[in-house]
Amino acid sequence: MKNLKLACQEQLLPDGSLIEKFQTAKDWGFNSLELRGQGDGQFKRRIPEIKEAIRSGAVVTSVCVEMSHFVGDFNFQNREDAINQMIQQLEVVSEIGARLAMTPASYGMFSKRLPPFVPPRTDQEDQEILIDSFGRLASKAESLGVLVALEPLNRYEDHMINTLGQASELIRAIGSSSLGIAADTYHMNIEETQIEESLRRCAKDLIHVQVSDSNRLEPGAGHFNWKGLLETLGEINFDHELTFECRLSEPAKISLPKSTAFLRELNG
Ligand code: LER
Repeated sequence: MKNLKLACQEQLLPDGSLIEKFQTAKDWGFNSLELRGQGDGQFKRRIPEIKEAIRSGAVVTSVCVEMSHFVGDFNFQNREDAINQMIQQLEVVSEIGARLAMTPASYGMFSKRLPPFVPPRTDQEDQEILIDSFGRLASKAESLGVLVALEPLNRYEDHMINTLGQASELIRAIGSSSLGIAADTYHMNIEETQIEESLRRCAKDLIHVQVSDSNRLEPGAGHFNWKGLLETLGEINFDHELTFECRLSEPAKISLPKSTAFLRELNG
């Protein structure tokens, strides 16, 4: 990649104020922070704290949803709540001058690979629900001038959108340029037939990348092909952050600087 930018999810950093977290992240080789967007209006209540950190120099690029239910939920009330919480997150993203909020279709709700194997909704019904939910989020994002990113998860975590190709199909069905893909190396490593090829094929929808190794640890602690990823992202001119969403193999102060240095060195 021409200009490798790295972002760190806030919960990976030692406790402290947001500006302290940003300063630590910077010392450890990151350029910006990704926030975690909790439900029940909690994320919106953080606006003063976030704005204060930004005034003091923190760079916040994105927000990753952290809720117990998601916009593709089987339950109507949960689904509506998830959509409303995501809309609030998009409003915060716009207010703090960040770029995007991201969410999977669902997370931990159902897997077709685990018993009872058959979900309570048909594929057609899933598709209709997702077109409605992501369509509403995309319209809101469009009116606010921000982006919403759909994250494909592996088959054990979501039964609807597992691959970049499936996400691209949904984006085409909705037809909004405010909706794109958040690709996550851990999920791609399980689901994509050929990661580099999928990235090239879905390049025009790719707006966000999250990174963790094959074992969900920090980049460099597993057997993921990082060189291939960096080269392909460079080739398709992806020029946004690679965002760390991972567990850590060693204490943060050791594993995170080691991992950012590993990626920067590999990128050349
Ligand atoms: C879950 O595996 C994940 O990758 C999260 O980003 C879901 O919100």
